[in-house]
Amino acid sequence: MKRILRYILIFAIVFLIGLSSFLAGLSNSQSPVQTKKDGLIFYEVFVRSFYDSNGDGIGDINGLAEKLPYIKSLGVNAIWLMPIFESPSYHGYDVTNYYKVNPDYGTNEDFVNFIKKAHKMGIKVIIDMMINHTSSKHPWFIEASSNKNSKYRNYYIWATPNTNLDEPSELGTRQWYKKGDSYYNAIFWSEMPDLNFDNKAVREEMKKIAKFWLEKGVDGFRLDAAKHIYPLSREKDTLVWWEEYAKFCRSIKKDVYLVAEVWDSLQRIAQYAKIFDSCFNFIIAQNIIEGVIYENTQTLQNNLSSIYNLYKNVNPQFVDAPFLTNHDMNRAYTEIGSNSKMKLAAALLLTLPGNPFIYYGEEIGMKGQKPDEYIREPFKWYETWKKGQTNWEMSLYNSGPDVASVEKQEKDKNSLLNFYRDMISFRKKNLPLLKGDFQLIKTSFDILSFARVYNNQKMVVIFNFTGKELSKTINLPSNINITGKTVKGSGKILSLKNGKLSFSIKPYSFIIIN
Ligand SMILES: [Ca+2]
Repeated sequence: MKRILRYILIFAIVFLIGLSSFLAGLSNSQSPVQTKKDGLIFYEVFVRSFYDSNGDGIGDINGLAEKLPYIKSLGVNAIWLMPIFESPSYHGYDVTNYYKVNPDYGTNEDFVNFIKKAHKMGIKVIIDMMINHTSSKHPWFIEASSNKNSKYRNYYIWATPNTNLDEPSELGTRQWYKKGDSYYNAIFWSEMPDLNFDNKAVREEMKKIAKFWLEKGVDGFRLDAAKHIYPLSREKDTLVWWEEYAKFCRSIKKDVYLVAEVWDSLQRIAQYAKIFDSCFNFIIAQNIIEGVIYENTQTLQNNLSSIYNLYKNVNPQFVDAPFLTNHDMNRAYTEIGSNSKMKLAAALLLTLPGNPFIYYGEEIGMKGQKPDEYIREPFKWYETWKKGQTNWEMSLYNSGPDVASVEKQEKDKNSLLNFYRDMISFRKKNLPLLKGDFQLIKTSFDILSFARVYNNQKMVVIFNFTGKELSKTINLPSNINITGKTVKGSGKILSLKNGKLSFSIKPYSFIIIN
């Protein structure tokens, strides 16, 4: 035992030394011009799968506009639309025209009308921005690859005689592909050539695109593949580019919201947290899902405070962007496997700090496993096909009776859908949950407890991660003085005396106390 303790101590010291020198390095850089954009709750939508307004089976912008009352009924106040620009693929991450809405989805005018309607309902709209690469069918690439004298040639990256064509990309993928007698760079896929950000014309073009959509009313961007603008060996250049881009966007729209996809280690994400309003918290997403699956909160207890503290040190205006899963991961319900555990995960997501993101269909327990098409299936509005239901692909995971439609869950007060609505509404009404600071309360690993503090308002949240009813006593930190009144959840306070809180909580449930 002694030896284990010694190892833990050595590990902790090494970690702290590493962390403090890391923070010292960060504090030298200038602080970004940025205001804190918290209090948002996002709904991530794949337009193709959402709602079809014209009967072709493909979800579209007008369908989305028609269903804004549903989105509003969830309580969310912001939407992230997955790619809406013209593209030859079903997903749209390979763009052929950055200035035009995908004709499958409608017109630019439809989109402007949609934004106006959303804004009237108090809902912000951000869109996916994919600027690391274009489609190989983009007119720029067609011209660049067929004419070495084209002004677009240098929009892309071409191998030189010194390039090692066999060297894999940082993703471990092949990255050089032949076109004519030259090789172009494409780290994700041969049909998505990477753009050349050493070319000032590319940088200006990308800013022009941002301006175009911001002036159409868009509230911000979800920045795709943000860490891949340059190879990892040139990460500094990537960061310089994003600083330039963020500054530009803020000059066009002061309160623009920029959230970046940096799927990497905490240390790497922290670099980007200096620049953007938010970065997706891939680490906590995985910790929540695994914690719920294995009914163990150890990793969450180890990570939550250190992650939030790191972000706060790097950028006081930074707002975390937690989520359970997104369009690149197996559906949360498929991973977690039961309604009661899904509610536990959702309740945690909706009581943690930051702007939480909910992936469409998560609120009704839609299922799905990779490949990607099957984690992006048609949203299940009805029990049997009715007008508006999209069917651009066959549902493999959500057509059966074990996934209940919106129509069915609306009528069931205990449904997952109504649970999400209730939790979102509660979050919005309680500033400690919506905007408060976070303080972990150390406990055993079958429960998770933390305080949320906003000015003088305090709330304590306690989760039971197990399938058994638990009765426990925990010690509250001295600064967390609460009345001991349960304001939400399934359980009760048995006593609160001298900072000792005794309670019981139902299986896979929680209590919130003020
Ligand atoms: Ca349609």
